[in-house]
Amino acid sequence: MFQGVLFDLDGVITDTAEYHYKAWKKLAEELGITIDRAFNEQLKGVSREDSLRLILAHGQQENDHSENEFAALAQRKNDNYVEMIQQVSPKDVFPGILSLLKELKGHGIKTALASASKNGPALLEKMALADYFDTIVDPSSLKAGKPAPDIFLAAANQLSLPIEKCIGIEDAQAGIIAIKASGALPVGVGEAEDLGTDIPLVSTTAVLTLSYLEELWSRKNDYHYS
Ligand code: B16
Ligand code: MG
Repeated sequence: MFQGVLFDLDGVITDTAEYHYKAWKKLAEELGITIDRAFNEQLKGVSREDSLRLILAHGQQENDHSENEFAALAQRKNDNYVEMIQQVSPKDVFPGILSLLKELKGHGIKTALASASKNGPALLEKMALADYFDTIVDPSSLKAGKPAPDIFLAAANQLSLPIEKCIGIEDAQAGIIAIKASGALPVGVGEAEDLGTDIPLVSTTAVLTLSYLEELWSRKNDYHYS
């Protein structure tokens, strides 16, 4: 049986992925760069700085901003994002997540937050979920962000569990690549066209119960991915 579940936050625990998109779109527009939802798939799970690099490259502006301007742009996006998430509350937790966290706790299965977001701890507090997590990885402590496996390896390490005994839950392409590379069993929240057909996928978190995860775990050798 698995002994730990490593959760992404934005797009898995709540819909903050939408706020990230709106905040990036606003900043991009101010710079005269157009981004759409398809482009946004590349930004999901990617750090603030790497997201800004991708947006500037998309608008052929990668060499147009000094280091200070770059930092100010990242800050402007975050200020806007932080304003948007002020209203986040327990009612914004995605369906099934609170009951899954309760079931995991009740069965002694460890939980970790493996979010690239520096706003993760504040969001857990706002949603009254902090007590359900045994550990939170500090994304600024990592050498490489998603799609590198570091954040999931650090999460298992902080739980003192072998990564092979963990399930990782993600909504982002970069996050799924990171889980695959880490050795945990990936579960994708989203569509096959974004996340691939080679891993277990759910289209809603409502189906994520303990018994559903146990069932996936029992079939984990049926999935072949690289
Ligand atoms: P912040 P996750 C990621 O969170 C988001 O998906 C991504 O869009 C965002 O840029 C990143 O966090 C950094 O967030 O600017 O708040 O530090 O999906 O890994 O939970
Ligand atoms: Mg995410």
